Order: sequence, then C-alpha cells, then structure tokens
Amino acid sequence: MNSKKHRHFAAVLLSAALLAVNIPAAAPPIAFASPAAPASPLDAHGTLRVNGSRLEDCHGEPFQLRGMSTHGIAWFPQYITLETFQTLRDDWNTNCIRLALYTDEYLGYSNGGNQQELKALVQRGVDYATELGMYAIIDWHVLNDKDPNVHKEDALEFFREMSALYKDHQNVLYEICNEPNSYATWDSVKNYAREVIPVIRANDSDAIIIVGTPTWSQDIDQAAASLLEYGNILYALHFYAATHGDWLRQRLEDCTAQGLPVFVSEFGTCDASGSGSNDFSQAAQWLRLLDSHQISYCCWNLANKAESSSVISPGCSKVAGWSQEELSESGKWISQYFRSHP
Ligand code: IDC
Repeated sequence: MNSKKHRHFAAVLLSAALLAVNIPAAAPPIAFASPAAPASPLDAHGTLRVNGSRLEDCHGEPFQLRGMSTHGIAWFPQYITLETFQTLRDDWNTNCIRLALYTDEYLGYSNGGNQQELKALVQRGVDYATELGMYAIIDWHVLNDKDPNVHKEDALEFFREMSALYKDHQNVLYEICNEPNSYATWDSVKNYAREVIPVIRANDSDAIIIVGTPTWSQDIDQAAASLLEYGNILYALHFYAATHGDWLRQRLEDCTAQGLPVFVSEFGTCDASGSGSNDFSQAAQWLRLLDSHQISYCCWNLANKAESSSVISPGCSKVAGWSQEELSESGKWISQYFRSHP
C-alpha cells in the first residue's frame, strides 16, 4: 500500500475509532439519517495507477478520466473558479479538469508571462479541483516551442515546485509536454522526459505522468516501440475529429492491443486549427472507441473565444451555470455527450 493510501486508511480508522468512542449508544442517528451527498470522484476513486494499458482507481477497477481542458490560462483566467468547475462536475458530469499552461506562445510561461501569477493560477485551479474532489492535470503546454527541450530548464523548475506542493495530493496528474511537433523526435522527447520525470518522482514517487508524443501527439506508435523505463506513465494521443479519422483510430487500436497506456489529453470536435466546422459523427466514433477501451479524455477548450473548439458562445461572459443556448455548437454537443455517460 502506498503512503497516500496509508494516510487515507489511517484517517478512516481514526474517524471510526472516534465515532465508536464518542457517540453514546442512545444518540439519535440524525446525522446518519440525512441523505449523504454523493461521493466526489476523488472520494470514490482515490489514488490512480497505471496497470498495463489501463488506468485503474484505488479499487483496482479500470477508471476513465473525462473532462474539459481549459484554453490557455494566461489568456482566459476567468474560468479558473470554483463555480466553473462545479458546473463541469455536477451539470456536465465530468471528473477532471486540465489546466493548460502555454509555454512559448505570447505571454506563455517562458515567453513574457508573469511566472508567479501563472503558478498562482495553476494553484488556484488545483485548489478548486481538490475542494470539489476532481482530478486536475497540470499541462505544460508545449506547442510553438515544438521541442520540449527548448524550455527544459523552466520545465524542471516548474515541475520541481509543483510536485513539492502536490506530493500528498491524490488528484494531481502531470502532463510534461502537450504536443512535441515539427523536428521534435521521440528520442528527443524521451531525453526530456528522462530529466523531468525523476524531478517529479523525487517529490511524488507514484505520480501519474502524461508524456506527449511527436507530430502533435499523434505518434504513439513510436512510443509503443520504445517505451520510457518508468511506471505510472500515460502516453498522449490527440485528435481533432474533422482532421483525424480511421487511420489514427487504427493506430490507437494497434497500440492499445500492444499494451500501451494512452491518455487522450486533448481532442477537438472540429479540425486541427481549432476552428472550421465540427464533425460530430467522427467525434462520436472517436469517443465511443475511447469509452469502449476506458481510455481517458479531455476536450479542448473551455473558453468563449470565437473559434469552433471553444465550448462557450462568444457572446456569453458567464463563467458557470451556462444554459444550452449559451454554449457553442461544440459546447452543446460535448456537454450532452458527457451527461449521457453513466
Ligand atoms: C489553439 C487555440 C487557439 C490559439 C492557438 C495558439 O485554439 O485559440 O490561438 O492554439 O497557437 C492543438 C494545441 C492547442 C491548439 C489546438 C487548436 O494543443 O493549443 O489551440 N490544437 O489549434 N493541437 C491540435 C490542435
């Protein structure tokens, strides 16, 4: 049993002992008779781990994380609120939130962004997720930088600090490079991962770490052919429904059959530009496939930008409690998909 589970069981035993000692036998069972709030995702599933190709919860059952990804938190900080995440948990039926921290885009962490403010924003996001018993993914959103080694020193410092803060959290996952692309090879990503993973694991020995793959996180076959030598790793596959079809689904099926643990940490219902028209029929094929394999996924993006991948209507400035009319076409579709899940 790992140390987090130890602490959890110790707390359960302690509260049982206190109840046994302090409650007189004749005490009216009022507190126990009132309807209990439904267990939060974290209460119900606890510490996660990767076993073979599966993500499992603390009971050893296959477990799927399903939720939204923020847009870049430097650009859309208004959606980092408790009410926002509560809407996503209770109304949209999701159990995780991905906090996207761009590295090299304008005002990104390593390109002019206020690093203290950005870290504080990430921490607020994790705090709200924790309060709601949701899982949180801290996403180092490599994109313009192409090769994650470009800002490796910043990444090492950032993840050292985050993992020290969250070493006792069961609900925090670390995504160390969103989408290596262009000239970034799998060997190069592996070299980066071999530096960042030990830094995180020095603080949080059983942390789950998501690693992006080359070609905007499409080349999971390269990862399957040459795995990282650590446990509790998930390899990222990203798709945009109007761009990526059967061929990439086939790759996913092949890699899963080989035992590769995959996390679809980002997908869009539109094309890879983040805009253009949605292809809901392809999106449904994708999500059905992911559900059938219990593969986790996060949808891009939680913002009201005038682009089809943003789930909130451009004209709507509400940050929580949206009606269907206040959502974009992709927002209407994905919120219904999330709700329809058992
Ligand atoms: C896009 C945003 C867009 C922003 C751009 C910045 O939707 O508003 O201006 O990034 O470069 C990805 C990336 C994700 C992209 C998204 C759509 O992970 O950051 O967001 N996309 O292009 N991979 C494939 C598509």
